[in-house]
Amino acid sequence: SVSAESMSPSKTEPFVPIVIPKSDEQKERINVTIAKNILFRGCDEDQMHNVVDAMMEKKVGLGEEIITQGAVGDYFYVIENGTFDVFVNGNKVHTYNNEGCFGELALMYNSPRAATITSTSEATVWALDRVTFRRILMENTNRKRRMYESFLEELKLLSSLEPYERAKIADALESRTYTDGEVVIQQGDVGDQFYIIESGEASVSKTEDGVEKTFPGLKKGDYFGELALLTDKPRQATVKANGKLKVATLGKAAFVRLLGPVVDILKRNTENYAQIQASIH
Ligand code: 1OR
Repeated sequence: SVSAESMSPSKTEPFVPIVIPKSDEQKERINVTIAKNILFRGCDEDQMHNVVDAMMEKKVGLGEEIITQGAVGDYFYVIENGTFDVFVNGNKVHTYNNEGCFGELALMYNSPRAATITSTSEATVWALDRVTFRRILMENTNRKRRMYESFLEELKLLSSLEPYERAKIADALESRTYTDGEVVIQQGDVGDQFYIIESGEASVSKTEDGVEKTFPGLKKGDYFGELALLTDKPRQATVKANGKLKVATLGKAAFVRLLGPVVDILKRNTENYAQIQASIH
């Protein structure tokens, strides 16, 4: 387990902002890269400036070992472009394809590097030093991981995932609340979000040939919105808040990237919809 002290940035750790001079073109590339990355969403303008100033451009050759399992953590990396393989105890466990970030674990928990990361193409990454990472990015990340940790742990859908895979889902989730009767998903719309109910209830209805059918309601821990993301079809039903509703949502890119391991379960579960629909008149 992790001591409270190593989790919070130490009060005595002096913070001298690091400024690595950059061209406007480099700053622009950083901004494009981190705009796609949810870890930076919680930052205000000043924090963003500090992050951009402190980042160091690193060109990576093909086959370079950028992180070695067991080593001490020095930098956090954000991928601008390039592909990487991740190995734990010599087994390949993951790949990064032109997006994402890595190297946060050792910096957050003062632990040895949990995996080895090797480039499988030439690549460009932005490296953020340990002190700036802890000072600016860790608090947000940590708060979110804790907030969603027990909630995600209890979800049957995600029970086959590793704790670290759930942590990455927590990083990507955003909470939204709806008031009674508010539409969350409108039948016929294009879908780009997946939803899990944190609290409250939702009602589901579907209109076909002018006839509206009501489906069984959804409650805490239930999910919806996966169908449009799995099939690229328009939304097949309307979902509304039934009383005050709080959901955690995942965007399409994160859904594809992070829920890959449970796509088979999601697909299998969609077969239930046909049965439910057939049983409603
Ligand atoms: P780090 O500072 O420990 C290695 O340095 C990095 O690899 C680590 O931070 C993560 O950012 C990244 N388990 C642990 N670390 C992983 C994993 C991983 N994938 C990427 N990293 N997986 C669990 C394997 C049992 C793979 C999950 C898909």
